[in-house]
Amino acid sequence: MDVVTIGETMTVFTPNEEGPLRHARSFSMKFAGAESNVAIGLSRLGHSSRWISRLGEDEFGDAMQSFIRGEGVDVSYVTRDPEAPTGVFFKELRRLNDTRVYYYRKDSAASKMTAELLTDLAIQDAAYLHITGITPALGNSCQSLLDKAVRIAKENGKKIVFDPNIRLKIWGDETEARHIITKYASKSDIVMPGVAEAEFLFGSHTPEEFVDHFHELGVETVLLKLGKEGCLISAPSVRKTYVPGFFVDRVVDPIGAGDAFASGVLSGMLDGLPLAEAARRGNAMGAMATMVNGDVEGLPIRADLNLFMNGGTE
Ligand code: CKP
Ligand code: MG
Repeated sequence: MDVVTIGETMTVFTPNEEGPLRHARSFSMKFAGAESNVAIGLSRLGHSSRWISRLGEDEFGDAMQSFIRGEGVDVSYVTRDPEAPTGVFFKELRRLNDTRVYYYRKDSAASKMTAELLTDLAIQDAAYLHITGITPALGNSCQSLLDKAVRIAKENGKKIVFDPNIRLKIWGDETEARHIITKYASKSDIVMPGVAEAEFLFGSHTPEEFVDHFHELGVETVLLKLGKEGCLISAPSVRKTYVPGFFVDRVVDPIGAGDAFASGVLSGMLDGLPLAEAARRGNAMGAMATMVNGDVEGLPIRADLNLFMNGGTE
């Protein structure tokens, strides 16, 4: 197994037209969750990935499990909750570059994940453990689960990849969010924050200073996401380097771009590319994800990724 990831995925309803949600009348139904987005991105590029989660014993849970399994992701450690439902959220495509989300995920099945549900076996055979700051925001039992996952990964010499994915809509308290996100960052080998997230954690600084702040926490490899500008990378063997982004004509849906970036970077690392090349692949994946409606619908297969990265069209 190349990468194992743990987190909540929800059914997402996106209005078929742009504008305020209150006027929306028809929706398309898709599935989205940061961690399964990464697992799917990797699988499309030919890597093996496992997604661990908990779903309701409901129609959405059935559909989601089939969809993610159909993408070639290992779902054999996904459990079902007979009482709590699969979470739901709505996307609102307000204007260009202003997409909002409204969650209906409180007390969802995934928020009821517990450490007891996780066995060493689920992580032991993987090269990387990918986690995000969304899971600890779901509650204490999810935090214990994540703590156990981190412990198993460390005991077995796995690399931990952390995306802060700070969701203040679900954190009860900003200070707590800052404290817990910092804790997971400090336990990780690779961290992929956005600039706004770094600013939330450390206050206002330059990109170079943000990267240093993460190194001070003990993080070996930092990839600071700069949106359409690309990213700033830094690791012991690589001094701080800006890796430019790819041009996108029209951003259709920016949500999921960070996860696409993570899957591109991980894919590059699994292929043994130098960090700057892996980051370039991440930038390309992030750009491609924004060009299509949906979190995972724009994630390419390898042939399309190569075509995009070489500036080609069909
Ligand atoms: O940071 P990203 O835009 O790449 O993440 C988007 C995902 O898991 C989205 O799919 C949503 O389900 C979530 O983040 C979330 O819980 O906010
Ligand atoms: Mg993100």
